[in-house]
Amino acid sequence: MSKKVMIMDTILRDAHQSHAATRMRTEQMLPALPLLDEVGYYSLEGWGGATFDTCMRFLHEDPWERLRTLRKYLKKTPIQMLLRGQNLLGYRNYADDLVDKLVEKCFENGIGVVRVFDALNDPRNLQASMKAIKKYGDQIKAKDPTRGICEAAISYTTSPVHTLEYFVKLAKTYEDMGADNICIKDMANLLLPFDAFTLVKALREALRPETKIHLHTHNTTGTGDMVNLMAIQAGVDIVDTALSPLGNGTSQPATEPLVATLKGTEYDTGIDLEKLIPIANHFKKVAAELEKEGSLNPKVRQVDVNTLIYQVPGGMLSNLMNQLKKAGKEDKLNEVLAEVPNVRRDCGYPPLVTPSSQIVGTQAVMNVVMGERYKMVTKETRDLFAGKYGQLPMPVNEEVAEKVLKGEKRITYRPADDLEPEYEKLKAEVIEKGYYTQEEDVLSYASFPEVAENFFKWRKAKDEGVDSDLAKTGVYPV
Ligand SMILES: [Mn+2]
Repeated sequence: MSKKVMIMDTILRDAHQSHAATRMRTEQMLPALPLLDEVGYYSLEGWGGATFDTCMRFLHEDPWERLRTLRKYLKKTPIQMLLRGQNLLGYRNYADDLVDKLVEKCFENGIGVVRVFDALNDPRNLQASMKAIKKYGDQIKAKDPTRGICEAAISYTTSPVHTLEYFVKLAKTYEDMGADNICIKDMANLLLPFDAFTLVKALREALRPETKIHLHTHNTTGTGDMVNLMAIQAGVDIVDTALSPLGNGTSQPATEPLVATLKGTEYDTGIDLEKLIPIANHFKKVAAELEKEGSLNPKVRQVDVNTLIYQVPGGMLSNLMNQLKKAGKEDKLNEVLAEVPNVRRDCGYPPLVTPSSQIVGTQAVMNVVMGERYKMVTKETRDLFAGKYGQLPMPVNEEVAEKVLKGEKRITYRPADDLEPEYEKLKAEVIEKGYYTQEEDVLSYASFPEVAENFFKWRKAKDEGVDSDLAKTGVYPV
């Protein structure tokens, strides 16, 4: 059996999200698209919540138009996107009818593979989106087996409950829910190489042979290449890398070194290194442009070992330091770092990813700064204890829960069950405001209401002949 490894390149999404605040413009992608399409990647990641937001907020681009453009030039290679389960591309829970509509439009506009995840790993938060992905994806897959793919992702984290058994059980649950691929999503680069080997091996043994295992890590702490290589030896099917000009550091490990490493081995990617050279040359220029305009700080390319030492993701650590600085208590960092695992245990060990990393971090700072635990709590902490983000991996500390909730009702059902259908209502709003040009506008508006409205205003001004450069300079605040 061939152990050929496949690669998803993140150059069009996570690479510039990690290195350059998601600021790569469609016109900077265009010249490379026909070349990227010839490489032979499993997929090209090109879309997600941050690209969607940034397109409208900063780049004066319709994210849907970007997607259609990508699809026009990527004739062979599936475009992959990232979906935050019931939060879709935004930050709140959406009603199921909106989930269905958004997924339908993603496929219709050119998405081939949807990676869907929930920050807490609560399968109920993936129910509606996976149902929609299957509903629309299966029709596409019947004609083209490389598209219409449902990839369910596990948010990787470390804690006493996040054991091998836990992850295997979760992966099997997602497989039973209809996932074609299972992704290990290590967004904080917490996964260490030997653990990656053990985890992939266990998943490979437990999952059906046709289920693909896809690994997503970063190179923030400098372990990324080793993580990928160990996972490959354990039988992973697909790994994520980014072409070298925007690879490594906070981004994915670079593509070219892995292709060269595997060449001629049983894991050979089949990718011709020569084909990557002109593409890398193009993105070198793009990276230089992004650096020049101030979107890319070269520091993101450095190895940051803080996560290895403090066991918290890099972004969370800098948030903690900022909060302490504001409170004038920078000397309390060690106490806060010791409090983080306590808070995490109290609220049932949520993975340390957005949004729970911010909730746990802020609460740990409050507990230390106030000198009494849970004397002050944020609304988000209360909502987490109340089950409003979904089910936590473990039961919460009841004593703490009483203090935090103060009699507030807890929910044990799927959070989105409380929501009334909302698509038609939002559509009527967009029409009434005079911005409606396509069904996709309703989804943009649902995802980022203010940002979308400002974008629509700008678009209208442009379409009606107002000087768009003038519009850009602040006639319409963006
Ligand atoms: Mn990532």
